[in-house]
Amino acid sequence: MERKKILVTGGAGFIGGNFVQYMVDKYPQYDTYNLDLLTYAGDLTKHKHIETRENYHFVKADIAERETIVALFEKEKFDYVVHFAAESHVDRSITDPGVFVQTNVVGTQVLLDASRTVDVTKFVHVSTDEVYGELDFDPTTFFTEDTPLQPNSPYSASKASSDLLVRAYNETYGLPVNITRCSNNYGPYHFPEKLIPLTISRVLNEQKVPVYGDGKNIRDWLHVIDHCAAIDLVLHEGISGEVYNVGGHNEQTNLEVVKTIIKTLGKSEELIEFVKDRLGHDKRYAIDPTKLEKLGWKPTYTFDTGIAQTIQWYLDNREWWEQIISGEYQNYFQNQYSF
Ligand code: NAD
Ligand code: TDX
Repeated sequence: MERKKILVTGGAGFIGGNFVQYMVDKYPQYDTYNLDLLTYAGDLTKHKHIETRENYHFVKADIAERETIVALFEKEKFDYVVHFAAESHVDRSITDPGVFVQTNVVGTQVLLDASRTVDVTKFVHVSTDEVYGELDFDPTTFFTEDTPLQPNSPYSASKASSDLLVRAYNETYGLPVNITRCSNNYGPYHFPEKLIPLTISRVLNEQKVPVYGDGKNIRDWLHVIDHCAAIDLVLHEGISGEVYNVGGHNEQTNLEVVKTIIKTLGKSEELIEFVKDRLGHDKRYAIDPTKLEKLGWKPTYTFDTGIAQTIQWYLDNREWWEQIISGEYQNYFQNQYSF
């Protein structure tokens, strides 16, 4: 079988990390390169069990550092790029938007330029449903690939900007690209600033769980492994230039999510603390995944089976998240929530 080189950016983070492990296991004939700056959100301990594999490689670099990135592409001549690296947390983008533009917009443009120089076979840009803005609470409405881009947060605006650059490099230079726009992910190695791992870790420590506003905002949840399988399919089968939405029809209010976790862990709902709402808080996200389903994808987890697996993973891997929440995270949490 032909050997291929695949560059995964952001492979020390949550989704990129799961994707690196998925690729290293599934494709021994590929050399998988994990390129990551190791920001607060990146950690390599999750890859201990694969770091000695011959088909796994790690490069520490900033995607926005042009010279380093171009030199790396010239040396390795990657066949595929799957681009996850980003600043990913909406709340952080509200307090400090600048780094979101630098990493998500400038970093993506540098990667696109480098990809052109070596004529990559495919560049997959991992984006988000948040670029479409928000839906109201009418359950018959969904985001399709044709929904106009109306991002509301600095995070989603930076992702929408990078989506447009990816589109332009396809139209202008003929770079073979796909854009995937996935709903909210959850699962192993989710950084505990995000709702689900934050709730699990705090409930396990009998600490208050902050719920923004009235808790009625809706997110459409997908297990990270189902997202990885979707990206694998789009990488190999996606038609160049196309956008694919990824989602499994699992809409939940935030309050439902928090209550499910509390119930599964046998704790009291008195741990719920309603706090000041997020600025510009999007009401509802919901994906229509028909186009991806026609390509041959379907999710393996329901929300019930996925959340049970995830809670069990956090119980079995306390060391991983306890080490994170005992560090710099403490300052972040206090500044964000003041309790
Ligand atoms: P994450 O924050 O867990 O991981 C991001 C990774 O990128 C980290 O390892 C970090 O070190 C790395 N990184 C940050 N800046 C970098 C830079 N300048 N150079 C190199 N590496 C850098 O994020 P995630 O939740 O895994 O999201 C991954 C991608 O998927 C993002 O592009 C995000 O927009 C997209 N996405 C996320 C979700 C979700 O629910 N988490 C849903 C849809 C799409
Ligand atoms: O403490 C909290 N309390 C709360 O009520 C936090 C952190 C969140 N929330 C609410 C806000 C959202 O309605 O829970 C919902 C989920 O919040 P996040 O976990 O921050 O995710 P979200 O803002 O929906 O964005 C996520 O999904 C799309 C990812 O972080 C993005 O990277 C991805 O693009």
